Amino acid sequence: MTLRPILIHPDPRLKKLCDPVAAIDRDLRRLADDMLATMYEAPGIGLAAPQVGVLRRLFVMDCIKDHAAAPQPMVLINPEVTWVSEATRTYEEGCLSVPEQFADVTRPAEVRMRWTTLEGKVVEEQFDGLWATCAQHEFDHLNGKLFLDYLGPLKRQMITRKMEKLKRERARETF
Ligand code: K1U
Ligand code: ZN
Repeated sequence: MTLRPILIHPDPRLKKLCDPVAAIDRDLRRLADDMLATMYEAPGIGLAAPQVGVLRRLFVMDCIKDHAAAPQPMVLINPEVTWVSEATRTYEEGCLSVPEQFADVTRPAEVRMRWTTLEGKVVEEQFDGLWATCAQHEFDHLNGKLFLDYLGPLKRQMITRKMEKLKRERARETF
């Protein structure tokens, strides 16, 4: 298991439409393991493949925040949204590719997704609460969309400038 570096916005790879996963093989299982380890270490509740520079349609999530509770890691391969609720939910979202920035985003409160598991089984499940918010945030990543795209242009630009500064500082620190 390897911790993979998480791309920071702005990065052209975070704006790309990802390609479907063609085969569930050893490399894909290793990628999913690495993504879960990277997500837990960050820490985060979700992580999509493009955030580690892999432009394929899969994401991982575990929205159990209680450290005393058993973890519930999920790997969703080639996810599709099959239904969304009319009711909405607003949540202050963050993103591991936009560190330390948070903003309210309104999305459907419930969502149904169909995906392939690591075992190659096609399953469908309905998510609510934080699971629904996180699944939609991660699904957006696979279509090159960030939570910043739901904000007004001024707020988006302000956060983007902060991230450009952060990246310059981090690049300087590595020399
Ligand atoms: O996709 C990502 O960048 C991960 C992101 C997922 C997410 C957070 C909030 C709403 C929707 C989707 C994160 O995990 S940010 C970190 C975070 O929310 C968190 C970190 C530690 C404990 C609990 C939450
Ligand atoms: Zn994100």
